[in-house]
Amino acid sequence: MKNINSIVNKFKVVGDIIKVTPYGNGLINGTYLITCFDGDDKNRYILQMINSNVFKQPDHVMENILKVTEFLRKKVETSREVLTVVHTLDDGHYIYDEDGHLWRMYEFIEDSICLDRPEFLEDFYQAGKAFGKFQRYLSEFSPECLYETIPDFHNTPKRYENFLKALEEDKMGRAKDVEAEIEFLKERKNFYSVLIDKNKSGELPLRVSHNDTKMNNVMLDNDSRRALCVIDLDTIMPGFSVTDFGDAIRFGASTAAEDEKDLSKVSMDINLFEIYTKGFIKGCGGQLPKTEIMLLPEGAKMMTIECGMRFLTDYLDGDTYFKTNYPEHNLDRCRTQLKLVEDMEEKWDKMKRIVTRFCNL
Ligand code: ADP
Ligand code: GN1
Ligand code: MG
Repeated sequence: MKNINSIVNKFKVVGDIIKVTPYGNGLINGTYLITCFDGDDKNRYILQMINSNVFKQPDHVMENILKVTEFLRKKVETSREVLTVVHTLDDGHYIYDEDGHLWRMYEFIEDSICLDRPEFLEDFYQAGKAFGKFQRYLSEFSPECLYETIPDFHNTPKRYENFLKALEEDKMGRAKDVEAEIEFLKERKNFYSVLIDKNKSGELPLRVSHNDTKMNNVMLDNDSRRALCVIDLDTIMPGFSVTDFGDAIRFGASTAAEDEKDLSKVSMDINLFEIYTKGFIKGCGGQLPKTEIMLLPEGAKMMTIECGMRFLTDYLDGDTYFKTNYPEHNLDRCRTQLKLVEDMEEKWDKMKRIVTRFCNL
């Protein structure tokens, strides 16, 4: 851990480093929990290295984060409700190591919990409310002020093109083993442009969106279990409200882990869908236009099928994007996503009825 210590020492931490631990379950960046001791108190920090294979201009990621956190700081009531970037010794906001990787540090949000999946319906309600509130606060922030740090991040038709390209190249010779999954994605090709078309017709405005609304990107207060802070702002970019909603459903309303091998365990829990919808709309201040509310189910299905497509593309490409622990990891992840899509299709009428009900509140 010597190397990490030398990085930590370039930031204004309080006290001496007493512990460095790899942290979190993210598939992209490297995260460490740093504990320092100043003689009286322990002070904890989150140190992260931005994956420059994924974020080609990590300094733009930091510029986006700084703009947004400074904006949010004026809206919230306590400092625990917004991420705080720790300054470097020379008053900057990040450093580059000798290999050219960007490192940044946040103050650790104490007395909080972070869940991969909701333990109670109320946890998911809280997450929905937090991401809805995040949308509401940032409705006054112009999306044009942010860099698009991963171009076409949730441009599903473009993701489909990339998938077809990976399939054609078939670098690893894996295509022959995934014919059912390929067919599944091809059969639904007319769906992929639905949200972009709604944007073009003026029914789905471009907003500031978080773009990675997993349940584990919301910290809940340890005591009250209420949502405290939305974290993981790397992908904050111009985007749609309904894809932020959808990514949360994809991950948090699933009855199983993203890489569950036993597909009989995987489905979308309609009660979780309902409670998140309620929380999200409430968090948005009850002001999400009806046109957007009616597209929430499309957002959920789009994010789920897109994610399945991304996992399969990476599998075909030889696992260069997402961290994997074994050769079929991306394929297992793809399969859970496609199973969820199937389940959403079966529950489509129920999903539409739920969102219609919330339109009429
Ligand atoms: P990734 O992009 O890898 O998902 P995150 O920024 O979400 O990275 O961090 C990974 C985990 O670290 C989170 O799920 C959360 O548990 C924890 N974490 C991140 N930032 C903080 C923070 N400021 N305070 C407390 N925990 C944090
Ligand atoms: C990645 O970093 P993490 O694990 O929060 C990915 C998301 C995917 C997710 C799938 C920058 O998020 O888009 O939905 O994995 N982030 C990026 O688990 O590609
Ligand atoms: Mg995260």
